[in-house]
Amino acid sequence: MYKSVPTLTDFILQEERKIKNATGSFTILLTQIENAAKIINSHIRASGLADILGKTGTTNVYQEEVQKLDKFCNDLLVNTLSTSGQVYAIISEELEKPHMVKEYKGEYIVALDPLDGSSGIDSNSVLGTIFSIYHKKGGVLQQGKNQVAAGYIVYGASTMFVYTFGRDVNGFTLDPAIGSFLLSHENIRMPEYAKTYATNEGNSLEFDEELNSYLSKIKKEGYKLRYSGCLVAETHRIVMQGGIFLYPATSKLPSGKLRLLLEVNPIAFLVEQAGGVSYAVDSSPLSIAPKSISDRSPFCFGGKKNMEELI
Ligand code: AHM
Ligand code: MG
Repeated sequence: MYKSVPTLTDFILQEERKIKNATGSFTILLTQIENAAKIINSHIRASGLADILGKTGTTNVYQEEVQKLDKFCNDLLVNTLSTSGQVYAIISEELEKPHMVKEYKGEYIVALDPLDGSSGIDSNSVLGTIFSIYHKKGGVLQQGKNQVAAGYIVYGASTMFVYTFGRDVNGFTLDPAIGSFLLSHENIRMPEYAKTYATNEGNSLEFDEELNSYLSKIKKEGYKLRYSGCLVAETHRIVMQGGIFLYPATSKLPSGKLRLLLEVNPIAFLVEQAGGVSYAVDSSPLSIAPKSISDRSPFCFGGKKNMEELI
């Protein structure tokens, strides 16, 4: 007998129905992110054919070269969210300042990394989008634990939308034939322990001694290194198969590389909902009070047992 599979839209609607006095506003917001993700997916899939590979010739606020696809994804998401009527402000890796949406009285703040892993665009590598949603009442600079929802889209062998409302993590796979994300991974739980680690070990001369001795120890124990340079790809693998991820403070980057609001907090929130553990300097990054939208933070996360050993 045919068993129907919920689409992402069905699922979001069901979740919102469980909330007393829900207005539907959150459903509209997530549906807009879903729609933008489908368009980004279609552009990424066609990027070898269209004139959208390569650099724009400019740099962003973090002095990183902006790729054409970075700009496309940013403009699309900012435009879609600004006109959704649900958003009060948008923070993005490609914007110097928060984009305040003055035309509507939206309730939510959305923080975005529109295209994560963009240094791999020209080599056809896995890419991602990261999003994080807050209520506007706490303002633009809020602790990660205030997130209402967070998630990522991974444009890999298949395209998946993985998110949490602050309880459970669910994954939806895009069926390209019908153009819908279908519930494929319900209530994802991260394995507590696995012998893989992900870090840019090319920086190990800049790591502190303790970290280097930990890395030597796990190598002797037979850990395998898996590193793609795309946080979303790393996260998805670790959420599904376990292991650890580390982007620590280095002597050159004392606050690490990853951006607290745009990368660290959404991933930490999702990882913790999936049963994993995240760690910044001496505790979870979710309790750090950000001082600016461009704050960075050292970041590690992984399965519960892996992280106990690391910490
Ligand atoms: P991006 O969002 O501009 O692509 O940069 C962030 C990426 C992360 O996805 C990844 O974890 C990290 O930068 C890799 O940095 P490195 O090349 O230093 O290993
Ligand atoms: Mg990124």
